[in-house]
Amino acid sequence: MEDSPLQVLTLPTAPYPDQRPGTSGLRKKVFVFQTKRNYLHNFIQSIFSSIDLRVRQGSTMVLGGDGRYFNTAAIQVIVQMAAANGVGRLVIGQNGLMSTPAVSCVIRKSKAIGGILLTASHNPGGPDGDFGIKFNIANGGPAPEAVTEKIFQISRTIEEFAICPELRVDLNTVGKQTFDLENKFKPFTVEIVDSVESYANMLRNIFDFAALKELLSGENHIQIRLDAMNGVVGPYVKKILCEELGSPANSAINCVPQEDFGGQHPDPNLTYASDLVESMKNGQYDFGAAFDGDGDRNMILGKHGFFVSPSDSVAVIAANIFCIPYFQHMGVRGFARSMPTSAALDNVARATKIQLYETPTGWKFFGNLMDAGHLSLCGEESFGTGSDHIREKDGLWAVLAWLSILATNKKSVEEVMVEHWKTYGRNYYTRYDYEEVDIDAAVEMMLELEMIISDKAFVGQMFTVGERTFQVERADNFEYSDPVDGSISRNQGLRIMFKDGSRIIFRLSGTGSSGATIRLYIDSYENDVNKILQDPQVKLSELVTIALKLSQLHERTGRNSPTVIT
Ligand code: G16
Repeated sequence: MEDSPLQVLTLPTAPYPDQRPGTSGLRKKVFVFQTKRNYLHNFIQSIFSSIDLRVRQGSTMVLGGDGRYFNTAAIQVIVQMAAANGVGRLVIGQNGLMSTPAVSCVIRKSKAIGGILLTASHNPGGPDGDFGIKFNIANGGPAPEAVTEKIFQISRTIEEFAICPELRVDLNTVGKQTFDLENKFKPFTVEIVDSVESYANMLRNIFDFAALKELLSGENHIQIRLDAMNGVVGPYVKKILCEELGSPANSAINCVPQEDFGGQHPDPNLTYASDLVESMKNGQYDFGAAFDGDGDRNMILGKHGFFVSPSDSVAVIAANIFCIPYFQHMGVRGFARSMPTSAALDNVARATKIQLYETPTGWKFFGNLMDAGHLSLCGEESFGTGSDHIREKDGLWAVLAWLSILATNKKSVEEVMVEHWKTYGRNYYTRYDYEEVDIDAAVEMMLELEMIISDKAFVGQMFTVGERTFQVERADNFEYSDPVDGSISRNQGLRIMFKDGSRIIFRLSGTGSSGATIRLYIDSYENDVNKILQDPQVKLSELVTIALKLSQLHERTGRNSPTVIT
């Protein structure tokens, strides 16, 4: 304990107008946090001020980040501000590192009132990259819109913040540190924890580790390749997959977290994880997976780089859910997907008579359903898959879910997938991303398109491309009414739904840090078993043509092709 109590100061500041959290927290370029005076302090104070003092006083909170550039500097400031704002105990990942799913797990285990996550997820890091801050609530999940809106409103008028500027915490040593503060009766405690162990322990209670060990290191073991993309999940992969389940050390690559993710874009998709895709092609590995910077996203590949789309991935897990012991014990209460995610999960829900929920994009919308006992398994097209074991999507959990399916069925990834399509039909799916587009052009395009599709005459209209004709059945701007608390979220994406079940969806992303990102999603169902093995880009080309023509996307943005196609 320090000899003389540490000073608690209240310092003046001036508000910024641009601290509204997006789909998943506040994401900005690093230089914004570094060079704009008190930019970090303002947002952190807004988070603390949004929590009722009676709840905050003496409470426990969790703090961790994905290790990106500015992580450690930000943590020191947040610790100083947590102490000054009356938080009693902070649980922090060793070296300031904690994957997003691990933060969710630790919040729940330590009965914290919430946690602060320092991550911009899959966005690039380093001095020229992005930094991000997210607030999670007591259930371990991202704060719902009502809370993020409150934080934003506070940030718009903030005039001062509280801080203990002399407080320094040692982030490297696991254990407890206590600090005496001026005018506070109780010492402020910091607990540095090895979050890998807590998280691994949780997974041990969900999966059959003996069966997974047999699959990965038994007599007829399969070969896997996991790419942690230099993100925070590396140590978790090493500990769980290699040390504990016996996969060879060289089966996990890029496992040392780096401040700039090795100069890579830590986004597990076919474009940014192309190294993994390449290394899978020669058939040496039976199973491959990649994760994002903070370890909540996943991409699943089979032998020769066979790609499992995230929308299919959650549907396959749903159809094989009892391969996972957790669900054998807990039962299955419901499934959910975000609106732009393909309807593959709906087909399983229908067949198994399990309730399906369609929510807006953003993991935060699943939390209420889980807390109310309505939801067990959910997924998003943006490479997110998870369950009610925590309140975040969970990349490593998804990998163990798939390995459990392979262990039970004794089939390859491709065989599992093709069999699934034969049983349930296939939802062909693609997403086009146009990144860093001019914001005004993007907003204008969305407004114009909304006008077109809101016209009464739009319903019933026919679109013919080549030999195919699609007739509009319904079109709207997606709106969600939360069945648990009745809150309404509007403007969640423009949907054009056709009579044959196909959908065209346009949305502006809420996770970028500069310009606008337009996302175009196409979903089309095929149940003829002779037509389930086609190339999605060929299969969906007519719908893409219709979408581009209707929106005039290329003309309006000056782009002639997407940045990323998934
Ligand atoms: C976040 C959210 C996800 C969402 C994704 C994409 O993921 O947690 O729920 O699907 O962003 O959002 P958008 O389409 O608005 O960019 P992450 O992994 O970035 O935290």
